Amino acid sequence: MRPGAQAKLAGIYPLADDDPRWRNDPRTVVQAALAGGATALQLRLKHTSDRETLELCRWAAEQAHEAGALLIVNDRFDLADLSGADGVHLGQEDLPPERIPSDLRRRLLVGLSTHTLEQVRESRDRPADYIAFGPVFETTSKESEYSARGVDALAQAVRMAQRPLVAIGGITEANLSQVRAAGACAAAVISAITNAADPAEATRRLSAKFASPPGE
Ligand code: TZP
Ligand code: MG
Repeated sequence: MRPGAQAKLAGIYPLADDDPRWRNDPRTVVQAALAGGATALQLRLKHTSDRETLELCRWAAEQAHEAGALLIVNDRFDLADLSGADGVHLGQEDLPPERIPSDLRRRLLVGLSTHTLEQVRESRDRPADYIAFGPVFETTSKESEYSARGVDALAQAVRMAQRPLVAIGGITEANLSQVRAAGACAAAVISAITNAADPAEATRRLSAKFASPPGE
């Protein structure tokens, strides 16, 4: 992991997702997230060819770096490497973080998704720099076998993870203070930004809310 990378993960962590149902496409979301002050963002491309994904990752990494932010690529550490991105985010069914070549591991911030407290416990022995836990709330952004985990489970996950924990799933301005109160270092957000009429303003508002003292 590059020095200083972990600190940039804190706050609102927008995911630029290529599902065609979103109002805003990934390039729009990348630009808006950076304009809105995000210091880390993820490209989550499930409907784009590898070739186009590589181009998009390269472009997004440049945009992110110009803004002093991190670009994290979903699923693919090979494309994260080739594109000059800062990190990779892996799910339980993806290539395991243990298989990232050691020279690449030194450069990349590695995130690992978890959906149960058992997975959080297991993740302590796995080579991940941060753990994502969710869905915390009901979400329509991902077909998942897991129901909403709730904020009590999130707080337990935070205590158990022994590393920064990113909350994900159904996070909006309305429930963000609960996410923060549970101790998550960051809130990963898809629909509240990708579907916003003004995604830069949505990022700004969410970030301001995350930064404000709990209870406000
Ligand atoms: N992993 C768990 S929930 C989720 C992912 C990728 C989707 C979160 O999207 P939204 O729209 O912020 O609920
Ligand atoms: Mg994945």
